[in-house]
Amino acid sequence: MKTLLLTAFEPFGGDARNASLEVLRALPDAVGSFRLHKRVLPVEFGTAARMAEAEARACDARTVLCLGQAEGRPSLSVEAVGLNLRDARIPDNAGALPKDTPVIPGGPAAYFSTLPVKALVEAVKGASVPVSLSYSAGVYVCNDLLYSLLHAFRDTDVRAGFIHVPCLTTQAKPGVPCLPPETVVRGVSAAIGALESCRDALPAIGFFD
Ligand code: PCA
Repeated sequence: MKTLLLTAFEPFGGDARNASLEVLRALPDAVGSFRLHKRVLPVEFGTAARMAEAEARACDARTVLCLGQAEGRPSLSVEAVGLNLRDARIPDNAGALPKDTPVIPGGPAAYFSTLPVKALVEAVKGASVPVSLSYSAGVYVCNDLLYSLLHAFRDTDVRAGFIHVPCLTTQAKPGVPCLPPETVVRGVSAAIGALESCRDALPAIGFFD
């Protein structure tokens, strides 16, 4: 079986739960021909990315899919782009509040996800789960993780990408758009299923090939 590193985040911003973590826990340990190597990451600039990169190398994953919660978004968001920018609105879980600083000083302004984002969107839609292609993963820790992984694994055969998930009905957040956990789990499973059928070798499946 091939190994897929699947990450989610701890709760942050005063919340007791994080939808991405609940979804990670609810997913099985294998989807199709992928063994899911699951890891929970701290909501900390730099640290989350370092841990994910080390984990991907340690388990020899060629595919890395990161999950995070996007409160307020009504559907799954397959992220197309990581930006070289940190601009936090609230402190991370270590108290860091970076403003207008790069993720990687001297790095390019952005990287495209090296997952086939449009195929993932279609697969999630095919599972009747609300989804959209997103061109902004924000400027907080999720974007930090995505950009850092894409930088670390540039010019390698390791593909990386990110899906933001909405809040869950079980989180009981009045006025916040949310989906039932089983719907989100079904959507993420469908996305992983779509990764199976895409080609293994990079050059990356991007927008221009
Ligand atoms: N969402 C945050 C960080 C952790 C998470 O689950 C974000 O979108 O940056």
